[in-house]
Amino acid sequence: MDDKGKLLTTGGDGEFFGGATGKFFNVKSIEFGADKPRVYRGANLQLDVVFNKLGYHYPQQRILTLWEDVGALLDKKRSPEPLVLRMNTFDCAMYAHTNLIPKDFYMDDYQITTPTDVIGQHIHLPKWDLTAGDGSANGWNYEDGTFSPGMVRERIHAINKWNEIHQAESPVPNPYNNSSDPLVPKAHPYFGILAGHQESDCVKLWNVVGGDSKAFDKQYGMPGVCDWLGARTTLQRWFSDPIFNAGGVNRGLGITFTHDHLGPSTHQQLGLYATMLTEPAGSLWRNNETGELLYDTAARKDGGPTSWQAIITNKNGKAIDVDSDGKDDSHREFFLQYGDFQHAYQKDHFMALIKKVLSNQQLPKVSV
Ligand SMILES: [Cu+2]
Repeated sequence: MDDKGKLLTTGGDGEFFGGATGKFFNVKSIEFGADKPRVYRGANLQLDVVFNKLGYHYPQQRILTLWEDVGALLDKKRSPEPLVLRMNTFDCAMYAHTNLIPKDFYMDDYQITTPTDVIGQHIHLPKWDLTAGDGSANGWNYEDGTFSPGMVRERIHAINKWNEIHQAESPVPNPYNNSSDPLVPKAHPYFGILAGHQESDCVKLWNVVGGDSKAFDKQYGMPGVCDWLGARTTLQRWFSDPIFNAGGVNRGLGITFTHDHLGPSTHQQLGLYATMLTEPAGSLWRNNETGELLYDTAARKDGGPTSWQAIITNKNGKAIDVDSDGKDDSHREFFLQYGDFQHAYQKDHFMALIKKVLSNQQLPKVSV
C-alpha cells in the first residue's frame, strides 16, 4: 500500500512521502500492484560447489537459486553464482521460497553438526508484513520459515506414531479428510517430479518402509533419490518503497541483503544469502554480455533469467531520467559481493556427501 494506506493496484496510482513535511508525491501507473505482483520462485539448494581452477570445493555449500536453474546446477551445466534479484521502485513482489536442503548440517573440519530443519527468507529494506512475511522469528512473530523436507517427514512420522499409541484415547484427526488415516508426505508439484533429480515413486517408497522417517532417510534420502519428498514452499511479499530527497529525487532502496534468519551462524559461511537490487521505476533489465532480457515472463515462470550484471535502461532501451536533469541515466550494473569466510576442501578431499560415494555407512557418525 502507499503512504496513505491505500492498496496499490496494477495500473493505479499511489501517494508517497516527499522530502519535506506534509509533502506527498503522486505516482501514476503502478506496474506491479498487490493484485498482480512481480513473482520470483527461489529454492534453497545444497550442492558441491567448486570455487577455482585448482578444484577447491565444498560439499555442503548451500545457495539460493531460481527454480528453473536447479536442474542445470545439479547437472553441472550451469555455474553457481550468487543470486541477484531485481525490483523496480513501486513494485510489489511475491517470493516463493522453497526449501530443498537437508535438515542437518553434518560435522566437518569447520563446523559442528547443527540442525538446519527450517530456513527463513528474511529480506532487509523493502516493506513486508512483520507477522507473516519476515522470514525469521523476530519479536512476536512465530517461526516464519520453510521446513526442510526431512523435517516434514520426521514430523509426519511423529504425529502418526503418537496417534498409533493413543488410538484408544483421542487421536488427532487427519486434517485433510478428518479421518484417522495416517499422514503421508507429498511430492512437491515442481521439484517432486523433476525428472532425473527425484525418483518417480517416492510416496510408494515411503509406504514400503511403513512411514518410518529414519528408515526412509537411510534408504531413499540420498541426493537425487527421494530427498525432496515433502518439500515445502512458503510465500513472502515485498514492496519497494521510494526514498525522495529534499530535491524531489527518488533515490530508491539500492542494495538489499536477504538471508536465512533461523540458522544464520551455520549458513552465513556456507553461502546461503542473496541480493535484491532496486532499479529506477519502470526500468528494463538485460544481460550485459548477451543482451538477453532478464525477468522474461515469456521464457520462464520463475522470474529468471537473472544475473549479477545487467544493462539498466527504460523500456525498449530508451533513455531513463532518474533525477530530472535531462540526461540519460541508463547504465551498466556489476554487483560484486565477497564473504569474510568460505569453507573449502582441496580437490578430491572430503567427498562423503556426494551421491556417487554416499552409502549409509559413510554418513558421519554423530554421538549425542
Ligand atoms: Cu538479517
